[in-house]
Amino acid sequence: AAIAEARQLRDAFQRFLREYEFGMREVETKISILRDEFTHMHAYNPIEHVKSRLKSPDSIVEKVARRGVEADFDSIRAEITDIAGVRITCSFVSDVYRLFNLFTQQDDVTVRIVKDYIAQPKPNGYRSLHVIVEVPVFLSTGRVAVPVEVQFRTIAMDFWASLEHKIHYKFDGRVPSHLVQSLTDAADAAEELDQRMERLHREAHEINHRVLEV
Ligand code: 0O2
Repeated sequence: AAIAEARQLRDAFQRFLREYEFGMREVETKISILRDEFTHMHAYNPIEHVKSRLKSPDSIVEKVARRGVEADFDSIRAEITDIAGVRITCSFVSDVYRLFNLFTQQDDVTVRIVKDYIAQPKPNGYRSLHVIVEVPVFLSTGRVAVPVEVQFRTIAMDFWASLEHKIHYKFDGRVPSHLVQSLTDAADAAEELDQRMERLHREAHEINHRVLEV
C-alpha cells in the first residue's frame, strides 16, 4: 500500500511539473513569435538568446523547506514562483524594456510581480528585469494558469551574472570580500559598457536614417 501511495505521489508531482513545462513552452513561443515578427518588420533582431529551465525536484524541495512552505501542491504553486524560468538576453537596455512591454501587454499574460533590478540594482551589482507572469495552458482537464519567471537582461548583464553565479557556487556563498568588491566594480563596468553600446547603436541608427533620407 505504501508503494502504491508513493507511486501516486510521484505521478502527481510529475503532472504538476509538466504544467510548468507547458507554461514555459507557451512563453518561449510568445518570445519567438515576437522575435520573428520584429525581425521581419524592423529588419533587426533585438534578442541575442533565450534560455529556459525547469527547477529540479531537488531544488524545489530545498526551497520549500528553506521558505517553510506547506508541502502541498497548492501552497507550492502559490509560493514558489520560479519553477519555470525563461531568460531573454537582448542586445541593448532599450530592447530589454521594449521586449518586456510587448510581452507583458499581451492580454493572456497576467503580470504578478515585477522586479526591476536595472532601475534598482542589487547591492552586489546584479542587474536584470524580472517578471512573474501567469500564462494559460489548456490541458485535457481544462485551463490552468501557470506561473513563469521571465528574466530580461543585456549581454553585459548576462556575462556578469554568469560569472558571479559561478564564483558564488565555488565559494559556497562565502565569497572573499575583495572578490565581492571586484565583482561590484565589474558590474559598474558592465553598466558603463551598456550605456556606451546603447549610444553607439543609436548613433549608427541615426546616421543610417539620414543616409536613407537624402
Ligand atoms: P537559478 O539557478 O537562476 O534558478 P529567490 O528566488 O528566493 O532566490 P527572489 O527575491 O524570490 O529570490 O527572486 P529574485 O531576486 O527576483 O530572483 C531570483 C533569480 O534571479 C535567481 O534565481 C537568479 O537567476 C537571479 N538572481 C538574483 N540575484 C542574483 C545575483 O545576485 N546574482 C546572480 N548571478 N543571479 C541572481 P536562483 O533560483 O537563485 O538561481
